[in-house]
Amino acid sequence: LEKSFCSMAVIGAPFSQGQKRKGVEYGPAAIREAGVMKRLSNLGCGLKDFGDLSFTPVPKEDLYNNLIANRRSVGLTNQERSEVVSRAVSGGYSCVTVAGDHSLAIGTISGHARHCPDLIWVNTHADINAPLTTSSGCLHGQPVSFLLRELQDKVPQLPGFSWIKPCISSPSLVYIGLKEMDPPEHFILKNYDIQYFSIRDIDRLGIQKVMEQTFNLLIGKRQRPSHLSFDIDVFDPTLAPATGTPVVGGLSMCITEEIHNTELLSALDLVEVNPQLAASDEEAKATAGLAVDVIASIFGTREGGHNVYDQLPTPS
Ligand code: B3U
Repeated sequence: LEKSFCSMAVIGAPFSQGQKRKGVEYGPAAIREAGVMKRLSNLGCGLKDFGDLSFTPVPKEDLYNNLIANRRSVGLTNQERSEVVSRAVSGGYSCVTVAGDHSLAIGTISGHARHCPDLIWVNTHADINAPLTTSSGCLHGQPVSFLLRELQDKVPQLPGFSWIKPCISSPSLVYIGLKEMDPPEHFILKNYDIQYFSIRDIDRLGIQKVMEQTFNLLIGKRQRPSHLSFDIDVFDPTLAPATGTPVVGGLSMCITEEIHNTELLSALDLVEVNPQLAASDEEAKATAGLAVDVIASIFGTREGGHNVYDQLPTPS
């Protein structure tokens, strides 16, 4: 067994209030149905299933700035979730959170933060709008803004968010796979020296070069854990149609092997699988199946698991 991934915790987070489309709360169930636990146990890892977390409902929330909905809900949910992730990581587990919308990354990354991870954000979107720059009002487009130290003088205190301690600084953050950015997000990435590789960069350079540069930037001589926040919409919509904000163009699966090879990953979020947005059952299953492939090949390899096979059968 490879030491780093030996014990794995799986946490379901069926949460959808960071965005407006119904159905993303069924993402964790779809990923479970597509066999995530079986695939992980085939890798030979010890597995602990934390089940699907429930949420404390917050009734009747008004809008912040006439725009941002559900801020107390998102804040409280993430606070609860950060404690679970923190417990899992402190217990020596590599932690996989299946969600749910991407606002949940506020909690998973905060929970992981005492281990000072680097953050790799693999996504079509940068999700770094601040509450004062968002045009959609959706908190799933804003999680990184609450976590990035350098941005805090631009982030107002939202009710439900006071527990958050910004824990990522720009040299420890790399974006991979961006296809679409809002103008304020582009401003932030450029002005705060945040490294990113768009899908176009990946097409030009190749994923291996991009990952090499990513790890040179992040790891250099340090060896510290990383947190991967992975939105299924980074794949082309022909491969992952069941998601809320699909954009044409897509990442190759090779990214998972490159990340696997570092052996530094200690937490993964897999987000934005929305089975209700599929045009058919096959599409829903294909998207959830791809999510399972990503999870399994990040902690194993596409060529096979960690279980040793050391003898071929001989015909008698
Ligand atoms: N940047 C837009 C769109 C978006 C962000 N994340 C997703 N979509 N999935 C926003 O809402 O802030």
